Amino acid sequence: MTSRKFRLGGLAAAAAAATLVGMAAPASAQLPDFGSSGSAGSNDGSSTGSLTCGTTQVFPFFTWGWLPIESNGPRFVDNPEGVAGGTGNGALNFGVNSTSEAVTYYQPTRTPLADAAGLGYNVFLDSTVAPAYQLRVWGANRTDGAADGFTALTWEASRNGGIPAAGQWHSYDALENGKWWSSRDIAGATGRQAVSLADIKAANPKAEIRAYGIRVGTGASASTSFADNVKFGCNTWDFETLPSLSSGSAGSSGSAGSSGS
Ligand SMILES: [Ca+2]
Repeated sequence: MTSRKFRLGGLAAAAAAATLVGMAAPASAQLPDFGSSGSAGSNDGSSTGSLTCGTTQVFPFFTWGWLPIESNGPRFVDNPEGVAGGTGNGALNFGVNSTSEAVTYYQPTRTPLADAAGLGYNVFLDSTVAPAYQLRVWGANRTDGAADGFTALTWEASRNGGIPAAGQWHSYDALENGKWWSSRDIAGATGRQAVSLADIKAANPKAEIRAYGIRVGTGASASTSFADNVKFGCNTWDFETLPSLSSGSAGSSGSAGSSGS
């Protein structure tokens, strides 16, 4: 694993990628279609993300393509209540003010659902609402026959051992071995019942993950909760408030390459 710190040479490439994705997938779209967004230029060909493997720091002004679905994304904050335990010194605040508010932050990808692995994240909550990990999938076998096969698959702590204690960080890994529920009825997962992701994969062999991320959905009571250290395949995302300019050199990080296909 390599550690991708703040490298000046990478700024242009990532900014270009972020702009490209942003144009292809309006933040307000309910069901963003990332199909035309192309690759991020420096793509290493990995099926698990648009960036090379390793840990990537994400900053408010430099998000590597992370996008909100709602108009209000999560806020980049310092460690909640001074408690370290995510990664680095910062995290994302997914606080909501009412049951009608949702906060979602996602990263586009093109990954077969069958290949979903290495899923994990860290959470911190102030009450009983914990951010969920979500896979936004196209090509699933919808029971209503919808051609796009869209659904959102969600892993929640409350359905995987219980809501964690407030006031401290919790780390969850290997979510692909846990129970997930589907926002739409699909083969193997109906009625929002939590079932194994393995069963969902088997019943939806053509399903493709086009985004993954963290979400506090509508219906959650007013609350403050945090997430950090989001893992997907070989990629780990460390959300930070300020760039650690002293942590690395500004050496060459390669060219931006083609911005899409
Ligand atoms: Ca962090």
